[in-house]
Amino acid sequence: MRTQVGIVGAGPAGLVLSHLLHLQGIESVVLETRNRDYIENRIRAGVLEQNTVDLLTESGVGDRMKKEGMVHHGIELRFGGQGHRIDLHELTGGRAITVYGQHEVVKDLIHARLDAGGQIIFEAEAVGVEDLESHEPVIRYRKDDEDHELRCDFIAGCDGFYGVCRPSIPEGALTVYERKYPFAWLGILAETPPSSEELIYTYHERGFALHSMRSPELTRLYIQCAPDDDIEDWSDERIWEELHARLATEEGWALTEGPILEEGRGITPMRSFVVEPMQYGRLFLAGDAAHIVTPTGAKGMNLAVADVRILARALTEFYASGQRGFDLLDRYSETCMRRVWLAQRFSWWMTAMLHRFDDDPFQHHLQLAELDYVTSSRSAAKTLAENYVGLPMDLNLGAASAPAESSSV
Ligand code: RFL
Ligand code: PHB
Repeated sequence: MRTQVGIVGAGPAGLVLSHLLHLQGIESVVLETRNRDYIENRIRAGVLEQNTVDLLTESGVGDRMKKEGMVHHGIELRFGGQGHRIDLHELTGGRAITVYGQHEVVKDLIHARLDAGGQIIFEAEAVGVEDLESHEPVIRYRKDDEDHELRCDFIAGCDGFYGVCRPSIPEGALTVYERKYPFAWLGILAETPPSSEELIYTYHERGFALHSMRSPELTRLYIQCAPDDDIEDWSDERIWEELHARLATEEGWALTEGPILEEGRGITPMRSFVVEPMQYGRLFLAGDAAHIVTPTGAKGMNLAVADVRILARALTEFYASGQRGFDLLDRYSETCMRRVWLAQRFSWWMTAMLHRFDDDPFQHHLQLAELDYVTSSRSAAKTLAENYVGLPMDLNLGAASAPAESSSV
């Protein structure tokens, strides 16, 4: 089999890429190791930046998101038993986030691709990518206990952190930057209406807690736990007890309990990870295959979408120029990297501010001071807000070093 762009992985990165390429008349085949039902019900991210919402809307896959997604104009930071609202909308000149499950985005994209005659091969495990430095790289995969190969012009490695693409790049060609953390997140999905209209990020002596949601009937909750904790040791009672304790306020805010659904229950280790460059020959890495951010900034899926938007533009230029234009492709990694490191910085900062690290009282007071500052200084709140809703696509951040006439001073 042959195609123009062979895509490994049907997560947000692979599916958005396939969709954007299709809109430009470029053919692709997506290989996905799991079955359709599994990836359409895999509970993961939930916060879409304005950039992601705009892209899905403009590319024609935003109808259900517009109907069912919940637009949020603010978030709450809670510490010392008190809540403090960050007004994202007002602080960013009218931007917002949308709460809409990653698996819903995946469903919408799969539907759109199959409807348009696109090829997604489920239960097809890529086992290797080869000839990366040639004009015709190849993906070897297994389907129904048989070996197959997919030849293409380019390979997009959208196969997540544990995929096969990144490890296929020769050792020495990549630089890895990594940080591990002494904690993890235990996440649950509860069949109960959210107890607050907005997300609540809580710093508490017992550890971080997050109140989020998936719909008016489903609450998504997370608590900081030890990285080696066994999910079996966390009974429903223990989970609720910890959530009540960490989210409690002096005014007596009440958290509504409900049955905990098995899907969505799990412990996720916390890490920051970047490889550079995101390209080797004709293999381009995108999304979690190239970088992992801590989930505290809600940036992972949004970064994956931002990568493939840049990749789709570069591939479009290549084909539109009669297969001679390598300019944007050659700059792909460099273009992505700036946003990747800005997202790493923000995610790391949110994580450092909101988690309990150890019993160091100095560290504890620094975190309280950081939270005090962010919730009482307009400039600090604005910094959080502009990062949380997503930096502009062109990363023009309105620098202080901008020309004098554009300065507000
Ligand atoms: P994915 O979604 O992991 O998709 C990769 C796909 O590749 C398949 N695959 C293979 N297919 C064929 N052959 C192989 N050899 C293969 N190996 C793997 C996999 O089955 C899978 O379908 O990566 P992608 O597309 O880069 O998307 C990244 C996002 O999934 C990830 O960054 C986010 O989920 C991170 N994240 C969050 N991101 C946000 O933007 N906002 C959030 O609120 C947010 N919250 C979260 C999160 C991640 C979490 N966990 C569980 C890691 C909360 C949590 C708890
Ligand atoms: C979620 O709803 O899953 C979620 C929300 C905010 C985060 C991470 C995850 O920072």
